Amino acid sequence: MTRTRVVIIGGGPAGLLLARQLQLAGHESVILERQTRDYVMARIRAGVLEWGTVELLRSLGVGERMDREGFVHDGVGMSFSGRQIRIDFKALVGRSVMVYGQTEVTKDLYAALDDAGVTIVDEASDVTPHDITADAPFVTYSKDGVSHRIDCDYIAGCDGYHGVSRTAIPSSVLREYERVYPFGWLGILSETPPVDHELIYAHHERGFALCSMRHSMLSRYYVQCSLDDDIGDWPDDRFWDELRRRLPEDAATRLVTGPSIEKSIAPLRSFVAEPLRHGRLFLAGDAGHIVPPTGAKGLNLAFSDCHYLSRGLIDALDGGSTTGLDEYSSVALKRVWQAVRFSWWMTTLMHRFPDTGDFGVRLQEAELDHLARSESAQRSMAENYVGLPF
Ligand code: RFL
Ligand code: PHB
Repeated sequence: MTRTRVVIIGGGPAGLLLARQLQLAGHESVILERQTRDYVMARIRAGVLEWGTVELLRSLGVGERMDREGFVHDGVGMSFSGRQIRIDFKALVGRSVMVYGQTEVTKDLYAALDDAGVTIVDEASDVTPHDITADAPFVTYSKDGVSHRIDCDYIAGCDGYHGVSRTAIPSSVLREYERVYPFGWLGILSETPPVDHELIYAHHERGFALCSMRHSMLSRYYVQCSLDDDIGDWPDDRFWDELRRRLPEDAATRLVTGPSIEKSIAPLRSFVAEPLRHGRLFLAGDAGHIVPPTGAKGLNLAFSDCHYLSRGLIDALDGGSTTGLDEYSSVALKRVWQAVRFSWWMTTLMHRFPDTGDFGVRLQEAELDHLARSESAQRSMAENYVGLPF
């Protein structure tokens, strides 16, 4: 039997960031991660960091490589009806975003935690929280066939949408809100120069497309696909043809294609669990909520949750007030719902739904045309995209 202050279930971005925040405040935690380190480090996920996330990572001493290798983007392109407009974040709201992959953020956090000697148990199976409504909760798990128990003051459920933490909250307490979108995103990574120096979100009658990147020789592209599609249905040539058709002509002409080095299909969903706390168990990140990737918000929300949760935990562990913990769920959920709304809005505006029809396409084009003409519409989008304050 071991003891620590906080057991963190899940070594994704939320769990790693929270461990870093606790460690810098002088509080011990243990991370229990189901997968191997190699698996976690290889996952290709988010690419865009809000400015608040950038500043948070810097303040935690894990921003150095991001500042060296990341790319500051002052705007994004939106294409529709054969033309492209630019939403100029810098001019509209005075802030930017950083293009720096989640995989890299994860590596930087692991390196900092390893340096500081924080315990991270990889390949921990059967992780189970116990006595979460009592004063002395504990977590059990198995590693290499041996069972372990860790006693703690608090448990942080940072184990993503498919984790165990949320299921430890009784259904009589937990309320879930969900929308499942009737399509997926097929994403590829290719060692080719990005088609543009900024991201392009493309509306098209054939479906949505997104041109993103990781660096000058690594592109990340997505096309909306059917949920029935299988990776095997999408050889590289078909992907490139489909992407080209959905882009405005000049971008399509510039597009450099090459073999994909990663290809995957992701379903899209909006999901919120309320409350994010039960007793001494707190949910943060995808364990508590999911947004479709269209607004680039998931990773950033995980980090804003950790910002609020770490403050509450540190106050309580320092022997001070528990107000931060008591308010965590309601404060974090306010920001979560803002991001849910924005991601839903962008998803609805940019995708072809089964019932969109010709009328729906015209409405989407009219709204995009309004965005092109109206500075206040652009400012509202920019404000949300660079991230609401936390
Ligand atoms: P994660 O990353 O899912 O990490 C959870 C960790 O918990 C582990 N785990 C367990 N460990 C122990 N016991 C168990 N029973 C466990 N069950 C699970 C898992 O192995 C994992 O290591 O959740 P976290 O930390 O909350 O982080 C959330 C982000 O990963 C997620 O929101 C983003 O990736 C979403 N997202 C994007 N977010 C952005 O902010 N900007 C973007 O541009 C962006 N693009 C994206 C995205 C997600 C995508 N996919 C694949 C869903 C693009 C895509 C395609
Ligand atoms: C990405 O680069 O993977 C990415 C960028 C923007 C999004 C979603 C994903 O909205």
